[in-house]
Parts: sequence; C-alpha cells; structure tokens
Amino acid sequence: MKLQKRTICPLDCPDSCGMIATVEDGRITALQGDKGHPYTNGFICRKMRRYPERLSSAERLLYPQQRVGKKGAGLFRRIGWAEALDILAARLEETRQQYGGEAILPYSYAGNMGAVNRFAGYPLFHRLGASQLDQTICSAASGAGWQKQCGDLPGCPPENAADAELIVAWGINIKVTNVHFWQYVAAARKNGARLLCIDPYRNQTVKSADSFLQVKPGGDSALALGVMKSLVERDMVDHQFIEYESTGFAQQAAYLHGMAWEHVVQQSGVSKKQMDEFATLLAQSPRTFFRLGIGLSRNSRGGMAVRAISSLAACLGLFAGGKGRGVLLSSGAFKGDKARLTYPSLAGHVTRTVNMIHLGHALTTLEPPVKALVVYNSNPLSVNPDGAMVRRGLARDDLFTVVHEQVMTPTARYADLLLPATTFLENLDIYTGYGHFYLGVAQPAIEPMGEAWSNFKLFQSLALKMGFDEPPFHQSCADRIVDYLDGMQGLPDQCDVQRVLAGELVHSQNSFADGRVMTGGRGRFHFLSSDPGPEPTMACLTAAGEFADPDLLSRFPFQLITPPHPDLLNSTFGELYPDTCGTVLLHPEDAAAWNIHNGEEVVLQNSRGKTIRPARITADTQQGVLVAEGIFWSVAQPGQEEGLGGINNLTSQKLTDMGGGATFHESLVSLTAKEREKR
Ligand SMILES: Nc1nc2c(c(=O)[nH]1)N[C@H]1C(S)=C(S)[C@@H](COP(=O)(O)OP(=O)(O)OC[C@H]3O[C@@H](n4cnc5c(=O)[nH]c(N)nc54)[C@H](O)[C@@H]3O)O[C@H]1N2
Ligand SMILES: Nc1nc2c(c(=O)[nH]1)N[C@H]1C(S)=C(S)[C@@H](COP(=O)(O)OP(=O)(O)OC[C@H]3O[C@@H](n4cnc5c(=O)[nH]c(N)nc54)[C@H](O)[C@@H]3O)O[C@H]1N2
Ligand code: SF4
Ligand SMILES: [Mo]
Repeated sequence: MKLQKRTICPLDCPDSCGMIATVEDGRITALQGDKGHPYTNGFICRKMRRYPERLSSAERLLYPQQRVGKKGAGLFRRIGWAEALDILAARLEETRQQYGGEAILPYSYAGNMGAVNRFAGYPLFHRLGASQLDQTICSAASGAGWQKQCGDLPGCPPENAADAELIVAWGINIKVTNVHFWQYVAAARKNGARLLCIDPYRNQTVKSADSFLQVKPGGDSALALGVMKSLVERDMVDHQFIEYESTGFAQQAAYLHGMAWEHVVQQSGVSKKQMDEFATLLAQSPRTFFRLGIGLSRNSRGGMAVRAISSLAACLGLFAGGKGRGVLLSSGAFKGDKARLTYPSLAGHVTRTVNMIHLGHALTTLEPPVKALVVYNSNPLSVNPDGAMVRRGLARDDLFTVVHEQVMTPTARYADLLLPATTFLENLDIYTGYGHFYLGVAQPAIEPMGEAWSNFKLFQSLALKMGFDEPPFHQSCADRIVDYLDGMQGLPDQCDVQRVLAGELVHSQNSFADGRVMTGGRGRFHFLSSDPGPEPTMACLTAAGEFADPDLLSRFPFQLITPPHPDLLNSTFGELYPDTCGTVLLHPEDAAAWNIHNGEEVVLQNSRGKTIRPARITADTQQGVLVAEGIFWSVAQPGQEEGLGGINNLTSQKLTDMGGGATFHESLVSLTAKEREKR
C-alpha cells in the first residue's frame, strides 16, 4: 500500500521545508517538496532527495552496541536496550558519586532541529548537576552582533525580496545553503533586479550574480563602515527612518567622519571607488533587500561585521521593511520559551559551563576533568574546531563516551556505548524555520527502524531508570510540544493547538501583511547599543585575529576558509561519500609560486594538525586565500591510523569577538605538494 505523509525537514537549514514522504509497506520510498507549503513551493534540495538512501544505508545504526576494539577502530558487539540502559545509568551514577556531576559533559547540537528532540537531554543533565554546554558553534556570533543593534527585532520576510530592485547576498551562498530564497531572487530579476554578492570567493551564487565585491576574509565590518561613510559624507541616508525609527545616529556619523579611508580599504580589500559606487547604487535603489549569511561572522570580527552591516542597512532605512525592502539574517519569527524544553529549574545549583568550541580543551586539559561524555544530535569529531585535539580527548582510556547516533560517524567510532537514534521520519516533533516565518508539527511517517529510539525516548527512559521522578520526566512528547506552544511568542491570536498538532502550518504574526516588521513603537534600531557590555558601543573598526599575527603568518602564509558543500549538511550525509575528502581551491598565481599543478594532492598544515586533499587551481579564489568546501568525514582506511584528516584538524578553538562563536573561516595554514613532503 502506498501512502503520502506530510513531514518537515529536520536539518539545520534556514529553509525548514515542508515535505511529502511516500511510504510503501512501512518503508520510505521517496521524499518530495510539499506544494502546499508556500515557501517550500513543492521543491527540496538534492541532499534531502537522497535521504531515503541514508535511512537504510549500511552505516545506519539499528541496535545498541558496546565497544570491543580499540577506541576509534569502530568495532562493537550488539547488546539489548535493557543492558545498555543498565550500563549507562550505572556509569553516570558512578561518575557523579566519585567525581561530582560536573565530570559529566553532554555534547549536542542541531542534527535534528525538532525543538523537543534537540533539547531532550537538558532536563536530565540539569537534574544530574552535569557541566552545561554553551551551544555556540553556529550563529552565536551573528546573533550577538544582531542583538547589539537590533535587540529583539525579527528579520524581514524573505518574500519581500521578490519585489526588490537590488538584492545583496552578503556572506551567504544562497544557491547552496538557502536554496529556496533563490525563487525570490529569480522573480525579482525577471523584473530587472540585480543580485550583488559579497564574498571572499566566487561561490556558486556569485557565479549567477550580476556583480561581485570580493572582500578579504574578515573584511566586512570595514566594507560596511566605508559604504556608510560614503553615504553619510554625501548625505544620501534615509533621514526619515533615522529620525523616527532609530537612536544614536549622530555619534555613529561622527565616528565615520573621523575614520580614515586607508584603514577601511586596507582591511576590506575593496577600493574607495568600489565603495562609493556601491553606496550610490544603494542610495538609488530604495527597494533593496539584504540577505546576510552566517559565513561573514565566523572570524574575529564576526559579531562586528553583523553590527556594521545592520547599521548600514539602518542608514538606508531597510529595517522598515515593506515592498522589496528588508534585512534578513535569521527570521526570529517565533520566540519559544526554551525553559519549557530544557527545565533549568531541575538543577540544584549552578554548574560550570563549557563552550562547545573548547571541546578539545575540555577533553584534554580541563580541571577537574571530564570523565563521561554524552554525545547526541552531533558529530563533534568532524564538526568541532581543532578536531585533532578532540580526537586526542576521545582516545582517552579513562573517558566513558556515549554516542547516540543514526549512522556510524567518525565520532561514533570512539564510543564506549553506541546507541541507535531514530530519524525525523520516525519521530513526532515541532519545527520552526529560521529563514522563513512558518512553524509546523510533524507526526512520524514510519515506525522506528530496528531498535532505534528518539532522543526524547532515550533521555526520558534514562531519567526514570536513574530514579528521577519530577513531572518533566513523565511528560509525553505531545505534552511537551503543547506546553512549548503555550509559551510561544509570534503565534497568531486564533492559533488552535490541536490543529497545529495535527499538522496545520502556522504563519508568524511577527511580520505584517505588507512585509513590514517595524512600525513606530514596535522596537527601534540602535546605532549606539543600549547594552554594549565589554564591547564597543557602536560599529567600528577592530583588530583582526589569526590573519594578522606576524609570528603565525611567517610560518603559515595561506588564509583558509571552510564553507559548506552542496552535497552535505555540515557533516550529515558524510557516509554517502566515504572516498571523498573534498578539494581545496588555490589561486593560479599561488599555484605557480608553489609549483603545484591542477589536481595534485597537497598537504595543508598548521600547528594544530593537517589534512591532504587535491588542489583545484582557479581564479575563483583570491591570492593567498584557500577555500575548502565541506566537512567530509575522511575516515581511516584499513591500515591507516587517522585517515586523511578532516578539515577541522586545521581550525582553531579561538572564539569570535562576541557571542563565543567559532572562527571556522580564519585559519592560517602552510601548503606543500604531498609528493615533495615525502622526500
Ligand atoms: N548544502 C548545505 N547547506 C547548508 C549547510 C551545509 O553544510 N551544506 N549548513 C547549514 C548551516 S548549519 C548553516 S549555519 C548555514 C550556513 O550557511 P551560510 O550562512 O551561507 O554561511 P557559511 O556557511 O559559513 O558561508 C557562506 C559564505 O560566506 C563566505 N565567507 C566566509 N568568510 C567570509 C567573510 O569574512 N566575509 C564574507 N562576506 N563572506 C565570507 C563563504 O565563502 C561562503 O561563500 O547553511 C545551512 N545550509
Ligand atoms: N570547518 C567548518 N566546520 C563547521 C562549519 C563550517 O562551516 N566549517 N559549520 C558549523 C556549523 S554552522 C554547525 S551548525 C555545526 C553543525 O554541527 P552538527 O550539529 O554536529 O551537525 P552535523 O554534522 O549535521 O551532525 C549532526 C549529527 O547528528 C545526527 N543526528 C541527526 N538527527 C539525530 C537525532 O534525532 N538524534 C541523534 N542522537 N542524532 C541525530 C546525524 O546523524 C549527524 O551525524 O558544524 C559546524 N562546523
Ligand atoms: S536541507 Fe534545507 S533545502 Fe534541503 S530539504 Fe531540508 S530544509 Fe529544504
Ligand atoms: Mo550552522
């Protein structure tokens, strides 16, 4: 029998697509875009079309297992859930007794964006008094930057862009990471709009754009400040917006007057002439839409980049929204009460917090040490910076590692206890998109495969097994969803929770019908942050990080950035590409100077680690900048100790300027031909 079931993509992607799953004899045979979802519009990306393959891949984990081989070797024996829960409960209790709750570290991120399953471990870890994880790996820097100037303002609806005359894709690879936004770009261009991209390299979106500003990595705050200076000096700003919807402009303008052009040009790599032209284009295009990516925030000036670009947008009045106008970083369409998912009230006392970016440090040198690590919804060995240090930590004999996973990831191979996780197709959950203004609940499309358990089932069962009896541990998944919806801001007044549970899509009321997000009284833009904390009060030039360190530069002359790949979602789907390690883009001038030929394997190395990959020689990148797309797994082949090394062997535990985020696009490396390295 063939059934069609509605579901929602759980991946960490701004598009949060509505999908239709075809179910035949209890198996998923196809996934398609839901034509009834206004934003998805009947289409899904090529990654997700391959998801049915992933569901039944040979790498899928279907039973609990216990390690029998050396850590990392991936050798396990099958056990039952009863035994698995016994081992797990006993080890966590023992650890707590012997070393205290803080010796337990949960590590999770966004493998599954369903709100309940994503945060399912929190209540138990609060109750256990475990170390807390600061989940900063993705949008912490950009969010902190946004917050400084925009407070709680939501982003503008993406649909506004369809009526724009100018769309600026700033640090985002729309055609790869936000594919559904392209429909609005295409519609606008049909009416003559221009797409301008700002990026260090010609990514797939730049190749389809009308114009391109090639910025230096980390150069966006300088670029935005320069364009603002040009607008202010030529009096081309939106006075109406500035007067009625913002505060602090006079101080910002004074700063811009005193700022030297040479610094702006030097930091951004963009000439004054180009900045003046861009400023003129912006001033002449009232219907401008800024689509900001997170890419520009993954460096030491990342939070400041968002502050400077949003301040530029405010000079142009774009925050008022309306036809063809807007600024979108993250929609912020719904604001849920996270405590209804995480229950911090279950914690008896405040415990230490570990920034996830510092996992390498936490597992190797932190005192008192971490003795038990519980990983779910994430693949830290591949995605976390300083991967070589993470690996060293995971290899510790005295560390008890539990991994709850769907497939045999590089991290899973280091588990002492490996537990099988369901996928979204087997779960009930609620999903809110961050690139659009819809929310929905998806019912399971099929029964759990093998003996897989959802995150929610795992942590509820474990809590009861450990003797915790508080009400949150007795909730059903539906109870938790209903409670979460009850505390949600952004729902329409007439929202019927039962209909939402049954699958009705909800549109946020945080955007008005005419695409405006901000009208008098509904929040203001602050050029001067009302809550600067230790950071500068307004957008300004700041120092660079690793890229300006003369000591490192003289040893590792290349700047490496590591953006996403079209076939992967972070490291998800890595099992489908076991023999791929990804390429590195190298500028022709650099290739000539280093005597590298196209396709030749090169060793990229720094003091943190190394990786080997074929060089692709292309003028798509700039001189001195290497681009490595995709977090491929690079697992060890038989006989090899560590494989070729994932790209995160090269990235660092250094934090962004604000928010405690990761500096994934800011590593200095050396480059050598593999053949010559051997000699
Ligand atoms: N196919 C695919 N889609 C994805 C993902 C994936 O892995 N694969 N990941 C998902 C997730 S979790 C996220 S957070 C989003 C992220 O997606 P994006 O917001 O698009 O951000 P990034 O992924 O870091 O990189 C986007 C662009 O920023 C550029 N960039 C790097 N440094 C700078 C800089 O200093 N300035 C400027 N202007 N640009 C810079 C990169 O070259 C790249 O072209 O995508 C989501 N979608
Ligand atoms: N070099 C470099 N590194 C990066 C980035 C980059 O641009 N460059 N991007 C960063 C960004 S933006 C992000 S968001 C992070 C993402 O880091 P992660 O959130 O760890 O993302 P994934 O690699 O997709 O890994 C998620 C894992 O969760 C598993 N999973 C999925 N659903 C479930 C579930 O329901 N239960 C359980 N138990 N497991 C599940 C999947 O099988 C997968 O192995 O990576 C970061 N790492
Ligand atoms: S990964 Fe993104 S584009 Fe692809 S189906 Fe999921 S939400 Fe849609
Ligand atoms: Mo992310």
